[in-house]
Amino acid sequence: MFDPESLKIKARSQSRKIIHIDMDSFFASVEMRDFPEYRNIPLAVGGDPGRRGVLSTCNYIARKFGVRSAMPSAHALRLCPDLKIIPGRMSAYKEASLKVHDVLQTFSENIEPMSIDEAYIDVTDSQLHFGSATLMAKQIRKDVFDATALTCSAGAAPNKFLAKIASEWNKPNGLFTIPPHEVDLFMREIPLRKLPGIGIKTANTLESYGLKTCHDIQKADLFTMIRRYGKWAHRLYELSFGYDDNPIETTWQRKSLGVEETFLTDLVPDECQGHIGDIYEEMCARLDRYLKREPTARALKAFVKIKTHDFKLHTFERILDTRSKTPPKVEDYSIMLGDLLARYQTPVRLIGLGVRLCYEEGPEQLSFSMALEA
Ligand code: TTP
Ligand code: MG
Repeated sequence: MFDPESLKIKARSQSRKIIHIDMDSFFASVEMRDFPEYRNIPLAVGGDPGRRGVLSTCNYIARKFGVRSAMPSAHALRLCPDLKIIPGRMSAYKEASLKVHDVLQTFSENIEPMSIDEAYIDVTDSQLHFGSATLMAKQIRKDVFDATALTCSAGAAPNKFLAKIASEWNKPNGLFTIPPHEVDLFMREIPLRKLPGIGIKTANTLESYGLKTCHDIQKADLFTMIRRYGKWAHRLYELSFGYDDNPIETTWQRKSLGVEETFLTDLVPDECQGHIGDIYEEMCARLDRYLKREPTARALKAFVKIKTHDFKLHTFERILDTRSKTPPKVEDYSIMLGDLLARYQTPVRLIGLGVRLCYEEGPEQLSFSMALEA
């Protein structure tokens, strides 16, 4: 099972054809399309820097200055003083996203939408373009542009995680294919942090053992790997050879629902309880709307999260006595928040309240609008 030669053969024998599509600087591109004055300037969609907003995204001109998604707007302006930051128009992005989805559906029904601008498509059984995933990806990019006047990047590969790496390879406005017979060679240079499930912390730990790229794992000593990582070694080993058999998931269900608020200035712990009333009401309203749309959904757990002034996120959750169609009581959230505050006793920049959900019946077919609202 851990023999490199047989894994190489297994990786090279993968026969599925998966395409990953990801729109380029999506929100910013929609704005540049609709407002020509934004086309040649550094542009970001995001919150007001004076209100401690963060960026949703920015165009590629702004990226040259180091500006990135999720960056505080104030910081982005320090990097790029000419950056134009505009509020978003969610309805325009959803409209474009639905058009992209319509295009994808002409290629296959096996679509897994990942976010508003990203999806996997399994075209293994498609006879279009002589069954060539590369030619289908090329056609998808053209059709997406014809339908939306927006560019996307595409990756074609024999599994999902390779297709995702491939779509980033020539981004923006690019296409890249990883053919099955090249996967293990292709993976050699890929840093381990690009593998699914490997975050910064794990990547740092692996690096401290001298393991930085997939090639380092490909040639690592198997017994040491198993001793250190146990069962996980197997998965790591497969991924670093480019093997993965995760299927396209065409069903989707929301797993949690919450509302959070970032404060203009950090709150001292004593002030926090006074702010949860509004957050709670908004959360109840959203939960109510969701439960009307998804009658089999139930609240299973209540959670509270706080982001402290050092940007660390802390969450506390509690299982509810009964699976319920009504939200937990505000008093329960108040107690949980009190516990969190007592534990950290430090200024707070964000409070969130929410519920983890479960479903009484099996998953329902994905409605694309549900994925958009995630
Ligand atoms: P991404 O595909 O991650 O980013 P992008 O499309 O803007 O840029 P790229 O060319 O690198 O793909 O996200 C898609 C959209 O989702 C993005 O346009 C805005 C939104 N978004 C947020 O609102 N907050 C975030 O932190 C991120 C990463 C994205
Ligand atoms: Mg994108």
